[in-house]
Parts: sequence; C-alpha cells; structure tokens
Amino acid sequence: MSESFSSLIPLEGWHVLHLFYSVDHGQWSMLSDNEKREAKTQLSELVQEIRSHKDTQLLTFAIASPKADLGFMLLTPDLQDATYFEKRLTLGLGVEILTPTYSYLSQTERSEYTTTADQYAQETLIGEKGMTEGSEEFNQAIEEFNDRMKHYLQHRLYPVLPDWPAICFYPMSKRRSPHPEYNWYSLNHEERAKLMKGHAVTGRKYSGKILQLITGSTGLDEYEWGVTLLAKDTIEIKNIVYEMRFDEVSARYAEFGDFYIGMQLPLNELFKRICL
Ligand code: 76R
Repeated sequence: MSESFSSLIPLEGWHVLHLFYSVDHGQWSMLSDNEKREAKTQLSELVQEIRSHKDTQLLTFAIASPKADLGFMLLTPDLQDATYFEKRLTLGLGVEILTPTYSYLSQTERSEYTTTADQYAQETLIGEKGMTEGSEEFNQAIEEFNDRMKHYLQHRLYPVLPDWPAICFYPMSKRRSPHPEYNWYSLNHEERAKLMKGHAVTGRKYSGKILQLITGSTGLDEYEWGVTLLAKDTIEIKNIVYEMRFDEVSARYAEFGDFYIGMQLPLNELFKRICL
C-alpha cells in the first residue's frame, strides 16, 4: 500500500492513533436508506481491511458523551499506513458525515523504570531472599525473571488489546513547574525510579481488572503520554484513576488532558448505538 512512499517505521514499537469523531446527522439524514446502507458497508469493509493489515489493530468504540460519537484506536508500525488509514476512516461513511473532534498520536514504548536483572539480583534475591550469587536457585530465579521481563517488554511494545467493553483514554504530562519541587524533569533517575515504584505497586493491584497501555508522545503530540485503560467495569477505571491521584508521582507531578470513555462494540452494534 505505502510501498511507493518511504516507510516511517520506528526502530521498535508501533505508532498509535486515537481518533474521535462526531456524526453530522444533518448530512446523514439527507442520504437515502440505500446510501446509508452502502456507507455502513463501506466503513465495515475498510475496518476489515485495516484489521487484516500486518501487525495492525483497530479498536472501534462508541463514546459515552457528546464529546464525540465514535472512536477508533489504531496501532500499526508505519506512520505512512497510520495516516492513510486515518484519512480513509474519516471519509469512511462518505464526505462530511464524520467530523474529527479530537485525535492523539503516540508510540508504544519501553519503560525507563523497569527493574533490571542486576537490580533484581541485588535487591530481591540477595538482599531480601538471602540467596547466594551463582547458586542453582539464584540462577533459576534470574532465568525466570528474564523470561517474565521479555513477555512484559513484548506487551509494552507490541501489545495485543482485548475486546473488553469499557475503554478510557486521556493524555497526560509530568509537571515542569519553575518550582523544582514540582518539576519531574529536574529529578534524577534514581528519585524518579523510586516514585515510579510506588506507582507500579498501586497499578499492580488492578491486575486482571485493568489493562493499561502507556504510549509516549513527547515531540509527537501536545502531552507527553497517552493513557489507554481497558476494563470490564467502569468502576475499575474510576477507582484506579482516583487511587493513583494519591500516589506522590501523580499528586505532585501529573497533569491531565480531557478524558474520553467509550464502549468497544462490533461495528454493526456500534452503528445502532450512535443512531446511524
Ligand atoms: O514498567 C512497568 O509498567 C511497571 C511499572 C509501571 C511504569 C514504569 C507502571 C505500572 N506504569 C509505568 C509508567 Mn503506569 N499508569 C499511568 C496511569 O491517572 C493517573 O494518575 C496516571 C495514569 C495509569 C492509570 C497507570 C496504570 N505510567 C507510567 C508512565 C510513564 C512515566 C514515565 O516514564 O515518566 C505514565 C505516564 C503512567 C501513567 N501503571 C502501571 C498502571 C498500572 C495498572 C500499572 C501496573 C501494570 C501491571 O503490572 O500490570
């Protein structure tokens, strides 16, 4: 598809686009029943085509407030493809039916703060568990750790997102106040890593209830990260975001953009939900 363009595929990870649209019901009402049916078929076929593209995922959801009607989350390696898909999705129901209301560009990224094998060896295995370096149990524990981290890194860079019904998106930044006490970027790595550890402890309490994907957007969009939370119950979204506000790292340093709540639905149900 974008063979004739030079690809823009990151060294690692994928591009991620969150797209939000409102429906122009005035324009829509001028279409005949047949044209409406054709428009919906055209968008459904496009969604199928995008989903069958290599290493590409496309989530479709209805938005639960007048901020938007319809949302897409697109994950794909090449920015050329991402852009081409995005332009076509905008036209997917025909000209002037979908109006973009908000969008966000980011990339999947590895975390700067994941525990290294060396840290795990020193702090946990030797420090807490009293193991001897090089012993059989030590070597086995390190091997298990490396295996776990490999899976974890795979999820951060190349996530497989489940079809859980509730989806929450918001962008966020870490504060850069002139007051150094509230400037994340004036902390050294050790201080930041310590704060992030507290954050991760809170996060892990929601394991199995919340699937979080943090995507980086420094230099790509207005905030520094996109936060995508998938859940089976909106109360888990409300709870985790509330609880995290008390973590020092959020209480002191976090700044948030607008929040979007959507319901993941197959397209035929989505059309009904948004009155098309
Ligand atoms: O590497 C890891 O993922 C382990 C620890 C971890 C990091 C480094 C982690 C765990 N997060 C990390 C990074 Mn997170 N996260 C958020 C939000 O609303 C708010 O207050 C904050 C929005 C949520 C809800 C959330 C959930 N996290 C980050 C970063 C990048 C920071 C940087 O690089 O400076 C941001 C912006 C961020 C924000 N986080 C977790 C969660 C959850 C649920 C976990 C546990 C994941 C798990 O173990 O399954």
